[in-house]
Amino acid sequence: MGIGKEKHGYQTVEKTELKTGKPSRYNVFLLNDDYTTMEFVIHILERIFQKNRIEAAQIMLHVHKMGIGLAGVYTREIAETKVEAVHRTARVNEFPLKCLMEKKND
Ligand code: TYC
Repeated sequence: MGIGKEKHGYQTVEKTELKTGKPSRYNVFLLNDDYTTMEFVIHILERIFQKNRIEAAQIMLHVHKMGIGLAGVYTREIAETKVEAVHRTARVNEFPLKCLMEKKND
């Protein structure tokens, strides 16, 4: 941290050091509901989470049976973008599909 010029009685403090260490990783989960079609969830897993059709169908069935399932693990900004992409695509297609992210214990 560098201490800046005094101005109006306050000190400005700038962060100038580069980040060190590994970025935190986030689990991105899909949630079950009664209305989204199985085919649409598979499509989301293929297009947004880069799963092949077999993996996508397995994850979808897990969510369908258990209520929640892991779609992928990403750094914060990428996880946020995936969650938004799921919600935007679901809304456009009038499905209530929900997705959430949770910081992993690092
Ligand atoms: N339960 C849905 C159905 O029976 C399928 C489904 C699976 C929905 C996974 C959402 O994240 C989900 N049509």
